[in-house]
Amino acid sequence: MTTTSSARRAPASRRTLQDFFELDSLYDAEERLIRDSVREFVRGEILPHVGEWWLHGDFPADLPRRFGELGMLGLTLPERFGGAGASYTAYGLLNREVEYGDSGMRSFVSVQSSLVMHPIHAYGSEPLQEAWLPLLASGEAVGCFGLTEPDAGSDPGAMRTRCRRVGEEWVITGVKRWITSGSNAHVAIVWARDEADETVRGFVVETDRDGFSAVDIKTKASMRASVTSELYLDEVAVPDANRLAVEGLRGPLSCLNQARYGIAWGVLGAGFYCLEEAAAYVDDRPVFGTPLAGKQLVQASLADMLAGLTKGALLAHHLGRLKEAGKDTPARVSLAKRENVRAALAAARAARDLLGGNGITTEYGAIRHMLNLEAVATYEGTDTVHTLVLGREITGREAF
Ligand code: TGC
Ligand code: FAD
Repeated sequence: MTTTSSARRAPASRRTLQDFFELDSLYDAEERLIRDSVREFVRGEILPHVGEWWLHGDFPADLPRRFGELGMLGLTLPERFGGAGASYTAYGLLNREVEYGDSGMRSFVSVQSSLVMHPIHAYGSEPLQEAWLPLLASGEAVGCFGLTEPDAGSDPGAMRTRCRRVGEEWVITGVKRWITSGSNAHVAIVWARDEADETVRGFVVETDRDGFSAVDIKTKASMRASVTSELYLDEVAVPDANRLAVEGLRGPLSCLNQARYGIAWGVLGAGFYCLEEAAAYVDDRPVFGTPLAGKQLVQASLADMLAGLTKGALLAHHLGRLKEAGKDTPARVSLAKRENVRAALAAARAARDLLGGNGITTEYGAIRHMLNLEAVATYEGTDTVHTLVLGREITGREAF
């Protein structure tokens, strides 16, 4: 049988695009169940509204509890702390589904799970774990992670926030900037340098303590459906029992390793959303007499999106299995974060382009995802920082 250039076959289904290499068959029943229940929630309850939330700079106050009810917070932690004891692959799949909705929603989940619950679980005393982990898992309490400062972002070692021991307490003073969930938080993980010996220490700081305040950053053109704040700590006193049992930059950087892992998965959700949206749009958008989908350059753009995201999915999948085996070295995580953010951002930019004028409105998801992903490329280590981590790995020389 001969075919002509105008012959038409059925386009790939959503499912085929999302899982071009059939990774689904490698997940166990629990991983698939978690993925599917989050998918249903995001598609039913986030996607119909998130364009409006984003436009109006709104992160709905009831979302943390909704996430908590679904068991989405602290997924990998033991059940006695409100977690599900699930695999890191399940956590990755969850992030991907949430970010299919919006990077700001995934940021909330990442910060709560990887940057707040993780350090309390890994480095907090038993009483701190019992006091905070169940509340954070249920979404009754919100947490934030204060590492970055106005003059210390890529180089957190330059932090100016100070702590000093006074009897059985620690007194903390400083400013933290760009803090996700900052003004919503009941508890903050705060990193500070000890005035006595310059050691970096971490503290669990209840945000209703005297001297603590938070002010939102309202001028964002990215991550608009997410709360981002500046934290002010003016001689905030916490008991020694609130100090985390870890010293040095290793403390905060080990938390980042968890969150960056989740981001390497999450951004694929945003990227695949953009690919699906663009593929559907060009299918019935006539330009110069035929649908855009029939133009070679348009197909090349879609093929690049699919290839970049599919390679990212394979990378995330294998990194998950390495993490479960304790082999998620920081350099591997840096490579995955860098590559997958690049692939997702490229897909979002290409989708926005293919949507033409419609692509600049929030009636479609592409521009929202694209602008959000600009922040994702900056936070949790910029593209440059991860490039330099890999350069150090290859050459053995620091070039920061
Ligand atoms: P360096 O000398 O390399 O390391 C100091 C100590 O830390 C250990 N380490 C790590 N441990 C675990 N995971 C990692 N990724 C680690 N990287 C380093 C290291 O072994 C060493 O331990 P020890 O025991 O020998 O002392 O530190 P450096 O000062 O040279 O810094 C290296 C650099 C530039 C890579 C690091 O500072 C860095 O990653 N900078 C980027 C900062 C960053 O990513 N900030 C993110 C803030 S939080 C955020 O953005 C949340 S966004 C919201 C959301 O997630 O959704
Ligand atoms: P800088 O470090 O000043 O970097 C500016 C530019 O210089 C970048 O392009 C960078 O790649 C480049 N650069 C840096 N070093 C080098 C070098 N050696 N060579 C060449 N170029 C270099 N932080 C938290 O602690 N908690 C949070 O919850 C949190 N949430 C965030 C949410 C959002 C929406 C955003 C935007 C940021 C958030 N951050 C958070 C902060 C984030 O981690 C920092 O913005 C990030 O680490 C970069 O720091 P910076 O903004 O100070 O940029």
